[in-house]
Amino acid sequence: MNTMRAALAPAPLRTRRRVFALSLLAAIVGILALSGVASADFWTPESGGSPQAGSIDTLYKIILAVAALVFIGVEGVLLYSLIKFRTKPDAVPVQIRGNTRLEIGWTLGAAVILVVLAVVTFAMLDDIRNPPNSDADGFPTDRIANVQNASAYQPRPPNGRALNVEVNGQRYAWRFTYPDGDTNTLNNVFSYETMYVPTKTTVALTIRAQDVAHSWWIPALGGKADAIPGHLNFTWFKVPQPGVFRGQCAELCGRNHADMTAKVVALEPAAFKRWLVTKKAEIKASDEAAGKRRAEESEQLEQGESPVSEDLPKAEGE
Ligand SMILES: [Cu+2]
Repeated sequence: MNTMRAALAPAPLRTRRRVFALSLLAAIVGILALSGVASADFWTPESGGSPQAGSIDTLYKIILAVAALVFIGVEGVLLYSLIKFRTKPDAVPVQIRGNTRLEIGWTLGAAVILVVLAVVTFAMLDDIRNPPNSDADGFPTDRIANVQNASAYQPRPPNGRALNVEVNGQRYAWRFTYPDGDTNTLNNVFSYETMYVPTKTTVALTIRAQDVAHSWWIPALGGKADAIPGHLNFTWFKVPQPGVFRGQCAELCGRNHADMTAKVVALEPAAFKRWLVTKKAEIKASDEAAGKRRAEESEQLEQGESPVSEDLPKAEGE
């Protein structure tokens, strides 16, 4: 009977304090171990590619810090109360009903925090939504209004000039088209998977999808922009230094969704110009070759020959 009572009795105060101290130590070590991961953009958005990605990251960190302070405050008071006012033998707790000052205090406190966060968010939103001008030594660009398929809803830099690139989401690749000065949309430079852009230049993206909903997302270059069939969406970025930025379709779009990656390669304006000129020449040459072949084929047809039969593999037994 005596041993049973001893076993049921609360553990000595010293042991409980030791357990508490050890748990606290483990928590601190855990937080310190994870903080290295946190600094590597594990907990916060990626940034460093385009200015608005930096603004999104800063805004996220401000809100995270405020939330962490509120969390530590609330959990601290909770833990303090759990320990200080825990059950004691023969003690009758004080019966409390309401505390007007405290209740007004935490209501006002929460309201003030929300107002401050709203003001900070709206102050930073302008830099996130609206693109800046290209640098003076950036790639020379047209006014967006004069570009093929220009949209009145597209956010523009103050001087209205940007390199317009059309992003077309299709299962399971991205196609990038670079509208040019003429009205023929069939001779435009295009590429798949990798978008080449000039540095120091504002790049305005017109985003569309041709089959199902996709989502354009290169984390270091800013937020996501949905690619929706029958709808135009817009985003932008401006990369200061040459570099490679990777992303991923962020909308489950089918069984090969995971393969729908995207890459942006930022080149110095002169190197970008070389890429554009080379690509344009390649597209022109293959267009001309295709045109020539079509002409030859129709000529052969007119003469009663089958233009393709020689190229086709013969069926078995023929
Ligand atoms: Cu997709």
